[in-house]
Amino acid sequence: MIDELKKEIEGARRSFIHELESIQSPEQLAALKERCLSRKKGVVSQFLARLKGFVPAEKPLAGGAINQFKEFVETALAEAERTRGAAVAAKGEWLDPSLPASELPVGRFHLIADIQRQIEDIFLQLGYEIAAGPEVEREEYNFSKLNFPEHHPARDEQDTFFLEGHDDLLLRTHTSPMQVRYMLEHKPPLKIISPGKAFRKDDPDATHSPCFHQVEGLLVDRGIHFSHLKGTLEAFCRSFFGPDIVLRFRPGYFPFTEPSAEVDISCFMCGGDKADCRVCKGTGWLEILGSGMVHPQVLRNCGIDPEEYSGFAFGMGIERVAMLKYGVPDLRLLYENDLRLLGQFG
Ligand code: 2NM
Repeated sequence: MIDELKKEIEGARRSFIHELESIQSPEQLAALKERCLSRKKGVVSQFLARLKGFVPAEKPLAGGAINQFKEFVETALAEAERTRGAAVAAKGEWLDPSLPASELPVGRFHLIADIQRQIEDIFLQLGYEIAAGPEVEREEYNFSKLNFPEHHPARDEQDTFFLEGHDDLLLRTHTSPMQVRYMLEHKPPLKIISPGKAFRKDDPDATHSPCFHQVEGLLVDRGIHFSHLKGTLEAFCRSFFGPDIVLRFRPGYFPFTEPSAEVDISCFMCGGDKADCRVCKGTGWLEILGSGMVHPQVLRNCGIDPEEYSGFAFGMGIERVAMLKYGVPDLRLLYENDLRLLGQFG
């Protein structure tokens, strides 16, 4: 007798699930609930009414099976009422599962992260490795090994964040110290870029921030000369800004390169044809990179013999590139965490 009851309960459970799945409206859901749980004629009540026909020994088993079924039905109905929207149901509407989901806000990269990735991708294609390193650096790697003279103004605490109580530790002022680290740990040929944050004591304005981002590149091998630098930067700029970009090299100065060059690109917006171009201000050129041949003393400081090897290096500011490429008028917009920035630019 108990087996027969169990079989019937299982049958009732299956048809309940089947009915629940084919529910089309709040009324149908309420009707199903009534059929199952109504005190007088509900399916559960009918099972319970049969309890008195069981011998005492079987009553607990039978009662347990019925109760289990009752709880299953109650839980499933409550869940259906919840997921299909009690509020919606109350208004007489019903869920239409064929409707497309309401649009969720989709995240995206911040402009700085986005530009950094674009730059990284181009150099990865050129066979460079990415070498990222610490933002807290040793003075030795940030300045000394890079050939900054002992009394160079950048070493002053006016310009650089030193760590309190550790005057040999500072927030790196460029990402070059990572390249020092890499040279100390690897033998040429070397081909790396070092992206990341750098820090200088600048008052914030439209073009300055005490924390900014850089990508620097370094290549060291036998027989490397200035033409390799020119060809590499040209390939990068054409890939990043457009195939018709022309480069202009002007003499520059950095302690860690000799000779050094500032690199301008022809204006990607107007090509130099518009006197009132808002990107190049009518000059036709945009200052984009610093570069040069790695100073022999820097190579020596980093355990590389300058008689055997030579190399080139370059660096660019990501904020500046992002502002030019996306037309962001003020650098501070990049740091205000206003999400509208991501929609408006980029
Ligand atoms: C620049 C401009 C020119 C540079 C030099 C080095 C190193 F470590 F090899 F000496 N790394 N990066 C470099 C050279 C950076 O940024 C405007």
